[in-house]
Amino acid sequence: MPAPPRPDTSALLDGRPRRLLIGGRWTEAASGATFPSLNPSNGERIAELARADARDADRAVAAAREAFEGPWSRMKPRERQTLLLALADAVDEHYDELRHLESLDMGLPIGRPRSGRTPAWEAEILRYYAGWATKIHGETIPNSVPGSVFSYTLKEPMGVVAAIVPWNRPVSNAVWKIAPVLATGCTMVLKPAEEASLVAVRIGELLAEAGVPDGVVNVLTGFGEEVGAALVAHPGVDKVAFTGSTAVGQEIVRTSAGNLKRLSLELGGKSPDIVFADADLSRAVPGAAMGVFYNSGQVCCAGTRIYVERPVYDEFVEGVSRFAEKLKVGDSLDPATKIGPLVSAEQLDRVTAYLDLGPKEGVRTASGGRRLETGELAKGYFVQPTVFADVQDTMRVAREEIFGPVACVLPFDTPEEAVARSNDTSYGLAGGVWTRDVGKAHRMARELRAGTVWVNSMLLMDPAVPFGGYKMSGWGREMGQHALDEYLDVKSVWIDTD
Ligand code: TXE
Repeated sequence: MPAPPRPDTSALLDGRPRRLLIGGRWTEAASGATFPSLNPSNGERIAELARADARDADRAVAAAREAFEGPWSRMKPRERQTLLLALADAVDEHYDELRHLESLDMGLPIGRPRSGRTPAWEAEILRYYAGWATKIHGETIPNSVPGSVFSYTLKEPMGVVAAIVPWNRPVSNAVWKIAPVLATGCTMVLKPAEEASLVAVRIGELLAEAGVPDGVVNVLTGFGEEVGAALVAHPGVDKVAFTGSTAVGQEIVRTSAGNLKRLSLELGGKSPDIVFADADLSRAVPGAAMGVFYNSGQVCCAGTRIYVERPVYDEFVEGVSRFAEKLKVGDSLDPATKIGPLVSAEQLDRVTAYLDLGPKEGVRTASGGRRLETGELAKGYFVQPTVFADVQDTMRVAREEIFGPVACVLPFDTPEEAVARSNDTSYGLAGGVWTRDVGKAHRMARELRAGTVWVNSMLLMDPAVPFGGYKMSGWGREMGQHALDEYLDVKSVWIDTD
């Protein structure tokens, strides 16, 4: 297949350090410091980014506050709707470029499907929330107070949001936060992950194109422990919307206690995927496999613990292993690539440590199991899609989030056992079930302790459908109507009309 034309990203990758977006102006970090962004396919530097610190957090929070208390707060819902629609159009128009940056900076294969959707799925998220902008309202509530007293509620934006996001889906990570912020009338400081910030910088440029007023969305590139932690501790921030590791989520709960910020947390997972013997294996095998291997396993809701009913266990392990072996691993900009690199050398170290640990714990490596370092691949952060069979629930590879393309396959005998073992985890982000029995599907959906359950599918998402975790996978919900509540306060108003 011929390579698709490369979108023009030259302006962003012209070698000049990219700056911070504060109050509508592009500015250097207060310290003047920068840091490199690397291409995970070959370790080469692709851009230099401003390295924000606490002083930049102060400036950005002040700009967001000024915007929040200024004309933005008087803007009518329909005007915010128009801005969201304009931003959606800008994302659509520049989608090839955004996808290209995502591949270059983070390693998502350029040939990945567009979720079968045109226009861009992230543009659809913005349009979905554009719809909500004019439908946010309180209630009139009858009360039993003596006399003639009228009571109603108002839904009001929480204020200044610090949105701290990871690197695994740069366009989605940014848009999932920007869309409900604009719909509800909050303002924000967006802090992308240091591993992959270019998309957020480009979206910062598109904001002006769409006419989003200065200061409503500010973008600070930099490190978590520096500018991220400064935002979380900042008394001028009303709410932190975080996506990332459970460990940092816990740290954010502690650090944000100063002014009791509102928090929403979308954290890690170790999601179960249960394959019953009555399932259509011709769908379950590729479905469960891509439920782990998609994006090199760097997906919070990946179905990494695959429980398979014993009569089809061997057939399933064999099928998933052959599937894994056929996946082409390679440079993220090669259109034939199915599995790109891991995002960073650090992530490579983490994942290869688990690849070494599995056999030491007693798993059988049915497929893969190694770093790929022949020829050109040696320069990048590539590992083989890996299938560990005969895994025990107590093993670390079965309990800890690996965040790499590693499937653990475990046999089970009864539905009750599958549920109990699936739920025996501190996480609760998602779960999968493969069966032709509709009653069993509903029972499993009810009994799995997780924020999302997919039946005969994996990883489906839609802007209208909420997403978030039970237990240590997080607080709150993104997407759908529920996400709006994460950015709104409720005010009760009493009026004595006598
Ligand atoms: O995440 P971090 P990392 C999991 C996954 C992965 C592991 C480590 O298991 O292997 O986390 O990835 C910012 N105060 N997930 O290290 O550190 C940081 O700059 C404020 C699951 O990349 O949680 C980045 O912007 N902010 C996950 C963001 O937090 C801080 C996606 C996420 O970084 C901070 C990514 C601090 N003290 C990783 N420390 C998911 N749920 O999808 C870091 N940050």
